[in-house]
Amino acid sequence: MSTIYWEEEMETLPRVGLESIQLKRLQRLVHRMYEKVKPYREKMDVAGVKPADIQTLTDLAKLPFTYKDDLRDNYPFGLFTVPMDELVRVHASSGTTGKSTVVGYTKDDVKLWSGVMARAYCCAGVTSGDMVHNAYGYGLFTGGLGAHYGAERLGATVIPISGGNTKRQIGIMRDFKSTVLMATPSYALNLADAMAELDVDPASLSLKVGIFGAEPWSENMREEVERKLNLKAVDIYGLSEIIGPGVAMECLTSDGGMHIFEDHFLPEIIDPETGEVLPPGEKGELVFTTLTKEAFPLIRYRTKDISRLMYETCSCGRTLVRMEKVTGRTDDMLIIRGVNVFPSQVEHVLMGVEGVEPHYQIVVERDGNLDTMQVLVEVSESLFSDEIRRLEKTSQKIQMDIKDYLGVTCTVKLVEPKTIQRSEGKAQRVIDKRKL
Ligand code: DLL
Repeated sequence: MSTIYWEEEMETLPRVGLESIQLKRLQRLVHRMYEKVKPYREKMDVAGVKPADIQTLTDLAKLPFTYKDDLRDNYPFGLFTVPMDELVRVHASSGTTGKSTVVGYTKDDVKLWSGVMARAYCCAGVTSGDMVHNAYGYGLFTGGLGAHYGAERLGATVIPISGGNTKRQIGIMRDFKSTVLMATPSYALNLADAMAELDVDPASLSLKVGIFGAEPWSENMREEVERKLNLKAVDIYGLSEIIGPGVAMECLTSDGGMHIFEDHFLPEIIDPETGEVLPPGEKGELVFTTLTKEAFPLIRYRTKDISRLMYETCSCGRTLVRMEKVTGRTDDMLIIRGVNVFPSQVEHVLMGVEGVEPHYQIVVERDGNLDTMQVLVEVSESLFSDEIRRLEKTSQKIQMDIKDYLGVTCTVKLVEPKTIQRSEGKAQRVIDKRKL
């Protein structure tokens, strides 16, 4: 008989009970960080705050933030709180600029991570009877191993296929009867293209749910992936610094948002400019404190991801707060001639235009003092081979819709199918030549 991984007591705790657990864990954490992590103790001293000052959860706001640069400055292991022989794993994120950031796990951290990932699978209706096709990359990236350990913890069967070898993946999916697809949304589309090329009808496969994350993706993109792969697509959020995938996960209700496993990861939303904590329901930068991690705990880590917290109870029964789909990062916001533009907004417009494929790239350049934005987007085979007039109309429509929705003028270049480079992990949506 198939079983599920449902930590009912913790996941449905009334808020008062949950907050009391969070406070105890927070107080313990702050004492430990003050004692063991010199750079953080120094920050607390500068801010004039002592561990004993944390008496309520709102006192969290007295504590200094931790930034990605703190991790880089203490590269590779300077912020770890346990002796090296207690570590059982390290991961690292590549980081496009400068040194990568390194994260470490004790045996209990790996257990905690597998547990929250198993909860995440449960949110998506995955049971021990499922066959999990894990196309997240294995390696220093946390996606592959995080998804792997969670599935094993649940008792499901994992196919550790990783990214790449795209056509072969389709055969495996068909022959092994994969029921759950784990991948970045952009790689999921890549798999859908391969299916079409091989003339495999997704309805003939056994896929029922896809758990997609590691990069932003719009609601329109969700519809596209669901249609092309014939499955239900749900969102999973996480970041290496906090644990990896499994920080938050969407459930199968249509209430919206991802449940944050907040007995382990305490969220705040702040104004990215001032650092002030914003009232519940407001949009801002997500900040996390890890309440139970051993090797590499973090206090008030600035994720740069933009979201909103929703405290209304969800019809799935979980009382855990939900975070809204991440629509962008404070640092991937493009400022084009003074207008703030997020790639996800461009994606939203593109996915609403007929004949346009979900593969695009935004190229930003500077012409003299003026920023220019060009949107390269693939169109369907039939549209591409149609008369010039239809192509022109499509390109004008995109240009107008972007102007209406975002208030910015851009040029649009429609390109042939398969021109834009496909990703096996996270897609590169923006090429900002101004910074090159
Ligand atoms: O991407 C962990 C992960 C793996 C999450 C697999 C989900 C699935 P990093 O490589 O450290 O970790 O990148 C973290 O990716 O700060 C967000 O900007 C972005 N991100 C992750 N999940 C989502 C999501 C993994 N569901 C960074 N929606 C984060 C939007 C996401 N952005």
